[in-house]
Amino acid sequence: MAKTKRQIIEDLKLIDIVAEIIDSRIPISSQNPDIKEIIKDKKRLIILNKSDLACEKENKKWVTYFENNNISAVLVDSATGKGIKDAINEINEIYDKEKYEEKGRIGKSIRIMILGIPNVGKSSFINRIAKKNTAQVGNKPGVTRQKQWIHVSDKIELLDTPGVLWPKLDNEKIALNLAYTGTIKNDILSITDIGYEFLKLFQKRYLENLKQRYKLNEDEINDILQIEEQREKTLALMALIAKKRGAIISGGEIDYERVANILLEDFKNGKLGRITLETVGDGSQR
Ligand SMILES: Nc1nc2c(ncn2[C@@H]2O[C@H](COP(=O)(O)OP(=O)(O)OP(=O)(O)O)[C@@H](O)[C@H]2O)c(=O)[nH]1
Ligand SMILES: [Mg+2]
Repeated sequence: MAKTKRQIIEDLKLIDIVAEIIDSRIPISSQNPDIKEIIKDKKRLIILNKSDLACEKENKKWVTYFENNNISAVLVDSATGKGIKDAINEINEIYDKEKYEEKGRIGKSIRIMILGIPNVGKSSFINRIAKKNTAQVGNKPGVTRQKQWIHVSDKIELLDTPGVLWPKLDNEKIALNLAYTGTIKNDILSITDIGYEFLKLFQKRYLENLKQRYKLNEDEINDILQIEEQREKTLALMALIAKKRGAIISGGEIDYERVANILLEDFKNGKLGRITLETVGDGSQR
């Protein structure tokens, strides 16, 4: 990772704006903790990617949150290309401000670099933003080290390789969030435990989604909601979902591993609805 970081810092010399791609479902956990130190005073644009999988109301709140912290942010869905135009507009906007401050940059294109932790959609974003102008890839003369630049518009060029940074894994809550979204494999906890932790968190805010997805009826769910002890309650809910889905081992025992897999797969594929796991003001922002 130290080598990658050095490479990024070296590449940054050529860059005007850093676009940091994050996952809209977990906007804090999917940031790189060292980003500020790495990019220093470079202009930064936050791309809240996978916005199609996150709750619309929360998406808007996160944009406001970043803007209140003087960081431009746009909602993007790189799977369909929604929001790509907004990202381009925002890049022009950031640059225009800069242009007046800095002489000699007028007429030159804006150079962008994509940064982000694994699996947030860096490549998808690059493909989307580049496709607009039939991705002209070529060597740019006058750059010491040969770099591939992708022509985005008359004004914007993109470094073809994204900088892959590492998330903050020493915090258990963050590591779990990244395991739920499938960003990292969690080697410490079993799938069953990850599924359990997910359900514990999920049922607090998205009980309706569970009811809908697994066709849980009111009587069944009300009995479970009466249970005071958190662990017991979550396990009862897990067992109920297992029954609905036939995650039963011969002999009638609950197959907890299988139900954990069902829950996590359904979440990853958006089958549980549009979900935001980290909300503004829930204490995830340090
Ligand atoms: N629904 C949805 N899926 C997305 C979006 N962006 C990317 N994906 C999916 O997320 C997964 C990871 O996307 P990539 O573009 O490969 O992510 P990356 O950041 O380049 O990943 P690495 O190169 O492994 O670090 C793929 O399955 C994509 O199809 C999005 O905006 N919405
Ligand atoms: Mg990639």
